[in-house]
Amino acid sequence: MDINLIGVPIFYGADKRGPEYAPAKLRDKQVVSVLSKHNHKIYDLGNLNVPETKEYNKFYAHHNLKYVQQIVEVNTNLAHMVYTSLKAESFPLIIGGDHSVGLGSISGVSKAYKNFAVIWMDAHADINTQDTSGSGNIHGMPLAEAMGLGYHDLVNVYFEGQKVSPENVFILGARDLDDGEKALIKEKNLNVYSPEKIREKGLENLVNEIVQEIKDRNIEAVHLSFDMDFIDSKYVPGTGTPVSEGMNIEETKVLIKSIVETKLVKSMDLVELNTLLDKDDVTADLAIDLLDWTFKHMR
Ligand code: NNH
Ligand code: MN
Ligand code: MN
Ligand code: MN
Repeated sequence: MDINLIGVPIFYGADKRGPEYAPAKLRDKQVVSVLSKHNHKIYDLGNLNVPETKEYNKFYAHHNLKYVQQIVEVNTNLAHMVYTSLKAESFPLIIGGDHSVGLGSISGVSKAYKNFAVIWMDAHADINTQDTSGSGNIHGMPLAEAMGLGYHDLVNVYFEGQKVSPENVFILGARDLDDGEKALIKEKNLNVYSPEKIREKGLENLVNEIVQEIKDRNIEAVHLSFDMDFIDSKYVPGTGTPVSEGMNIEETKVLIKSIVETKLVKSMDLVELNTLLDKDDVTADLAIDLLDWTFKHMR
């Protein structure tokens, strides 16, 4: 497989320094040769440009949305990178940065495929809007924006309107939801599976169930968006908003393997590795291990 490695060194969505160093850290850790082991050809396309701005410009566009303009600019360029990669039959592997990049990834996929699904592995649902967010951090909102909900400039990134329909979104691992997010899950009847629910169903059963739904709907592609905080906080010191009661590393690998073995995954994000919070690189090493695992099973 051809893989386009795209780094997005952004922290504006988290408003906390650290995730912007993840692409360089993973390159230091030989991400390119690790992925090449599995008979893939890796094209390291470098990092997207993230415009500089002053902290006092944070709320320039909206009082509860930090760094909107910069995030829109980066995501527009990311969307086009993802779209052109897919058109060239190359797998876009997006290395964040914080999870605000999920919007650009999904937007690019959305231009390439009419009928696709998103599997969002995260302790959070990332479906806040400017009206429900307590933090104003846009990394807590990308999935809402991609579903057409939220601030106009974000909803209309790359092309106007909704990028993915809510019934094609599957959120796995969510265990820290804000009140507005809980309300939206009810209202839209979103597919959200907490770690507890995943274990109750059985890991492989759950994936089979999702895959069945996906196949019934003639879905052509799956975008896998992996937030490092999906994994239980005791294994991931190097992420901005760690949450306990998550899945362990083995469970995470079982899930990833069965998702990837469907052969439907055509693009992926790996986000929220915060190198400044990391301890002895354990989270960076874990990110490498997970990418190694993922692309070993990708054919
Ligand atoms: N729900 C919180 C917010 O919107 C936290 C989001 N943080 C994340 N999301 N890391 O994955 O601010
Ligand atoms: Mn996230
Ligand atoms: Mn998260
Ligand atoms: Mn909040």
